[in-house]
Order: sequence, then structure tokens, then C-alpha cells
Amino acid sequence: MTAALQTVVIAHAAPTISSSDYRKPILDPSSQTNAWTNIIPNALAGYFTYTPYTTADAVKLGFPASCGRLPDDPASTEDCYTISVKKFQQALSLPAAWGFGGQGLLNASGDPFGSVTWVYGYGSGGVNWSPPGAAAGVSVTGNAPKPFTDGTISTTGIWHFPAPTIKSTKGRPVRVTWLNELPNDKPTGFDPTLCDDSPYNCYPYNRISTHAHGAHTNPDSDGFAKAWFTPLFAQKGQDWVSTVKYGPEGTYRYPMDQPAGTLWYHDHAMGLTHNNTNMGMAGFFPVTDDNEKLLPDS
Ligand SMILES: [Cu+2]
Repeated sequence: MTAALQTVVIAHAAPTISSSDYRKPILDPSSQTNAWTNIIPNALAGYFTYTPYTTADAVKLGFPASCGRLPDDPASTEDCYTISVKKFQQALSLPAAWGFGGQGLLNASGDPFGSVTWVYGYGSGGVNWSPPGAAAGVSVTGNAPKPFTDGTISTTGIWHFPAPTIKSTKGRPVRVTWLNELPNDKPTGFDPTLCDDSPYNCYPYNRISTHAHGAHTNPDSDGFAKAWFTPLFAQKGQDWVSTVKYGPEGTYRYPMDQPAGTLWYHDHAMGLTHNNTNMGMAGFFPVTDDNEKLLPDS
């Protein structure tokens, strides 16, 4: 018995790795001194956090009157938003946004890409905004965080990579109308082998399905890979379902019946999750609760 046991232990203590993948030289940290000189935004700061609709604006768009913004709407019980996805140019060095910044993202040669880069990102409108699909003549003050330069709600809204943050609280449900404003551009690095070899799930390229990573949801608000849709819901995946019972078409509801945690939201469309998320479709969605609020600040 003892001899046999010793044999087993020795066999596990001396594994043999033959794959060349595990025999690469260890990266020298000193070679990476210029890799991360970029300063990223504070994801929890006011300038980077969506503002919920007022009850009046939410109702204009088709949300229930339970939507509202505390403390302006004390009777409200839910936070409600419209968040869309766009392609836009952004200075990834961020100097204009915060008055500081590094070189931004570097290319394979270690050089900055340049002052602006084409990215995808989530965002929301500002004052006098008519979200895509809104009834004619309806405009609202969107959920854009305060612009990064002058501290006021902008007229055009904010779309950003990485995306602004949805702050939530346990016991206060969140509704988000997820909208798609992407062009049908083929992403760099698109991998057609990830779509079940099915044209139906591989095309068009501007398909989105937003998943709140870590959130408790019903299936209709999960952001299934085949629940994708194109702008104005012109084309839809086979798992797409109408969610007008939650608000404007495309609204997902998050009960927020879960403890504090660092959730995040990102694209989840079939065969595109890797492209869309890498191109910027990702943002934080933290939940706080009474336990977390009792923690000391530092
Ligand atoms: Cu995820």
C-alpha cells in the first residue's frame, strides 16, 4: 500500500510538459515600460456614470411611471435608461477629456496609433434627444454623463470606449433600452468559424445583443447570443423576443435582487462577442447594497 501510494505521489510531482506553448521565455517586465502609459477614467465618478431618466421623460418614451430619478422623483422605484451603440472616433490618449493622458494605445511597433482611433462604444443622448425608434416629435434629456469638459449635460450626448457606468442598488430594478446604431462594417479579425457556419448567424456584421455579466435576469433580458438585432430591429436572430412589456422595444429589465458585486455589460452577439467587446462595447454595471455601504471608505 505504502509503496503504491508513493509511486502515485511521485508521478504527479514530476509532470512533463512537452508542448512548445509552455516553453516560451518569460516576459521581461522592464521591456513593457511604455505599454501602459494611458490613464483611464474613474468608472465610478459622476462624469462617467449615466443619469437615469426623470419620470416625465421615461413615460414620454413608453417606460412605466415607476421609472424615475432620485431624489427628483421620490415616488419612483426603478432606474431607466436608453443606451445605444455607435461607431465613432475617439482620442484614446484622452488628453482633451481629462486634461491629462499618455500616449494611448500602442501599435505592434510600440508607436501610438495617432490622435484618434475608430472605436465602437455604448452611450446615451443629452438634451433634446430623440432616441432611435421614439415616436415622432418626442424628445427627452438622455442619460449621458456630464461631458468631460464643461460640467453640463451636452446637447448631443456621450458615447465612449470604454463605456460609461450604470450604477445600481440592490432592491431598485433597472430597465435599459438597448439600441443599435452601428454601420454594417466587417470587423478586423472577424472569425466566421464561430457562427455555426451559418450565414444567418454570421451576417450582417452590425448585430448586437447586450449581456449584463453577473446580473440576475429573466431569459428575455439575458442577451442571448442568438437574440441579436440590427438597427431599428430590421433583422433579428432566432432567439430574439419582443420586450415591449418592459418599455420601448429592446428594453431589458434587471430586478437587482442580488447582493453587491462588480457586474459589467458587454456585447454577446453570435460570432461577434470577441470583436465587439474588443472594439469597445463594454462597461461597468456595479450593484451596491446596505452591507457594502457599511464598509469604510478607505
Ligand atoms: Cu460576460
